[in-house]
Amino acid sequence: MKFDIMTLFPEMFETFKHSSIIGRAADKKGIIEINTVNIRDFSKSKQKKVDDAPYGGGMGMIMTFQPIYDTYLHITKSLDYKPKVIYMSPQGRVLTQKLAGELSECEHIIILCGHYEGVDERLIEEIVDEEISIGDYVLTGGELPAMVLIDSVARLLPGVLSKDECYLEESHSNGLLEYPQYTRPEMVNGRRVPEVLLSGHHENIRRWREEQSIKRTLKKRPDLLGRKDKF
Ligand code: 4G3
Repeated sequence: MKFDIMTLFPEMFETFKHSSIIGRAADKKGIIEINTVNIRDFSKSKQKKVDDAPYGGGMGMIMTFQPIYDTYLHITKSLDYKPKVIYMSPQGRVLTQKLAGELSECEHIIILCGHYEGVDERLIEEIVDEEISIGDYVLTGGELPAMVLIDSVARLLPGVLSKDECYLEESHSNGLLEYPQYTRPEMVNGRRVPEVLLSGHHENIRRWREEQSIKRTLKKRPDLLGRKDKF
């Protein structure tokens, strides 16, 4: 799966692209490809300008049409299909495990990262297929949201997670929170591992974990229990 990122700050992605599970999936396994394209390289103004004041007045700067549109044309010029174009924006559909699963079916995704007060609305009309938000808060740019989206999607692709990493009982994968987990030693600061986990009785362990998942979700995230967008 290929990700092209349109951004003014490609350097923000350098560590992300090459680290941990994402780095291994890209560099060693070749399951994903992550490319950044610097929008400023496509500015036609002599000072490499990429933003301007809003029509109608008001605060802040808006990213202009031309550099972003030319970046998009550069990425897509030799393709015989249309990749999905996503704009990271506080106004978008909120990213959930279900949406990450849907996006993992895509072969090629282009992500537009905005800065300042956003981009000229005509870019959204002209090139954007879907506006996505990683949550109801505002950041200085769409770069961190883009990395969150890529991470959530890439880890669902076959082969990205190792056998140890890809347990199916994690939080949100079944609409519930994960049960509590313990590892050695059996006792720390006077706190023992729950007895049932040491019993070797697999059916009792399964029932205990299921009960813990439901109790925890009720206590920590009761909003999840009534939701229909379970993955
Ligand atoms: C567009 C995404 C982009 C308009 C982007 C600010 C938060 C998210 C930006 C705008 C962002 C998010 C850049 N902040 N919740 N900042 O996914 O006002």
